Amino acid sequence: MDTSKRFEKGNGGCPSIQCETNQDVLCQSCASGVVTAAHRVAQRAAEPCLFGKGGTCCRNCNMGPCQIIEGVDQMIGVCGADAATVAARNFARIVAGGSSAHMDHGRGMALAFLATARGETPYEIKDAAKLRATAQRLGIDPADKATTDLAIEVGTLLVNQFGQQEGGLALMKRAPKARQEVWAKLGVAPRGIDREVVELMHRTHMGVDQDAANLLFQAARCALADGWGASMIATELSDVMFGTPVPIRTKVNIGVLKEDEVNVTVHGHEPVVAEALAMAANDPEIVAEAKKVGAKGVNLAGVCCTGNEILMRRGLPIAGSFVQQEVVLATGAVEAMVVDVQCIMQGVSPAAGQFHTRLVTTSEKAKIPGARHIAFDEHRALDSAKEILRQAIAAYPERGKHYIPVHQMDVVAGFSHETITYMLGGRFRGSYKPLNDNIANGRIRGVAAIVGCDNYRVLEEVHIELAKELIANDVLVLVTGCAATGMGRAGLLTPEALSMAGDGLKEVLEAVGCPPVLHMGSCVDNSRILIAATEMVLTGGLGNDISDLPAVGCAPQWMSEKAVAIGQYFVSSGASVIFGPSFPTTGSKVVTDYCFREMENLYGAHWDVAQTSNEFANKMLDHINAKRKALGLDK
Ligand code: CUV
Ligand code: SF4
Repeated sequence: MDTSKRFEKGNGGCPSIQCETNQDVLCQSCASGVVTAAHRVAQRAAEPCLFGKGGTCCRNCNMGPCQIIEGVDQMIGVCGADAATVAARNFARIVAGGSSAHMDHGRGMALAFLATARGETPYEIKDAAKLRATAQRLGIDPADKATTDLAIEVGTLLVNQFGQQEGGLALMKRAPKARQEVWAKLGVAPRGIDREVVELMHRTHMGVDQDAANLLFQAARCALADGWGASMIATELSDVMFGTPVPIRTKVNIGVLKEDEVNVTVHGHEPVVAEALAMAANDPEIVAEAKKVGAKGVNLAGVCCTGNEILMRRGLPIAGSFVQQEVVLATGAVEAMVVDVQCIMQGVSPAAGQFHTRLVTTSEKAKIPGARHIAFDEHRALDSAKEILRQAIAAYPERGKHYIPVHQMDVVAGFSHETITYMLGGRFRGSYKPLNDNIANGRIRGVAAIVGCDNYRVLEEVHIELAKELIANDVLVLVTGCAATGMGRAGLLTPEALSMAGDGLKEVLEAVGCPPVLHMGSCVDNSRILIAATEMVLTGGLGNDISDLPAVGCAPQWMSEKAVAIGQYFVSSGASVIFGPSFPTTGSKVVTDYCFREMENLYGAHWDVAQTSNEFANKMLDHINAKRKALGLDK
């Protein structure tokens, strides 16, 4: 990859990269001196370490590190480990790392939920209907129970799933029967949530599991504990507590920052902090304090998945995706960036340091040199939030030279699985039947999920071109995470984008006013896609299992370990997944073949890799066409 092309304008501050907005901001004089990930990609050697990239570099013990080359006898590990073992171990550890992030997030949500049920936080149970439905799914009879009692029962059961040692996960019983049988047959049904990560870390320790296939079974079990366990718990409880998303119109991109308000960006993942800030930002006391320093109020905007959480539920704007986090600061117009956990580049600290911007860490789990730490305690969530906002208000008079770009775009978000049934349900509101029928009759060819991060190592905006190609071919596109934010910037999350869709898709969606690309939320909300796929199966007409559906997923610019965990739970659930621009096991043909081919025999779904949007689109359309054919939908 020729990274020199990124700096065509040559002033050192002006990378020619993906997003026009980023370039616009970084070319301003106020941004000079701000170093972003784009700069660091260019400053480093052009490619990441080739051994590391292919997954065959091991440093799991102190006889190494060992670089291993498949097929070269003298290039095996000092312990004798071969490339397959090492690639499988490394892949498994990526899954463990990614899953653990969602598990800690899910646990945090479950504990906050339980505290809320007990009346110990300022949050409430906003969606009592969803609480009842969730209780029923968990085998708890909601009849005649008060909301708080029911919430305590549900919260207790779900908190216990994390430390559970035996028995299956409660929410896995939602999956199609055929899928549960696949898991049982392969022995990959998780027994508890945390247990599967610990076992995976143990099995990848030096001298334990040395059978690549066996390691990858445990990786699948761990990933399933993420998708059908931790992530699903996080999504469901966040909905019950903060409201199940419904379609909502708002804006994305850096232009959502405001000239005359105190700009507070909230970056990270767990919605508890962002929700509290949203409550506090409207508090008359805080508004008065903001006015005292000459601002009209507090403007809260999201970055990364926290942004997706508050966009979906509150219609608050998103200032930026992952690749924009430092660029948002480079405007010089942000009074505070409040972060919790995950996807926060350490580079935000020096970037904030160039300005009056207060960088505030809130989680004991994630501190950053140069940031001030204000521990967020959900029991006193409003007070913590106010304390944080006061830092931002104090910074407002110090705002110096700054530049807020004009770029912002309308988006319609809020497509929970419940919303989709309602909107696409036609006269069957609450049913997937019309969607299934439209897939069967070919107006909609299939469903594709484009999820995951954005990444400066990828020059082309793959997400956007790919989505355009898919909708033009009558494929309904579901998006989450930073991919969703990118689609938003490009205008694909509005009903007007239907002009780019094929005739069939257009006809179906125009009638209900849906965009052709449906924003389903944050990364933990990929669990919504599992549920939507399950509902499609249960509705009938498209086979007996998720692996029968004309559906496929991808993460074309993955960066985080979480993306790999998500990919693996999709594959293990029967939905094939294409990653790009690289796949982390390519140093071992044995392991890569296993992921790309053998998994198809086991799970009815497999991994694949692609680079350009064109390559992604072709593979995804081929996949959908093959599934349609197998279902007998196309002659
Ligand atoms: Ni959790 S994991 S960069 S914020 S999507 Fe965004 Fe999403 Fe990847 Fe991180
Ligand atoms: Fe090398 Fe084996 Fe130690 Fe890995 S576990 S570093 S391959 S000796």
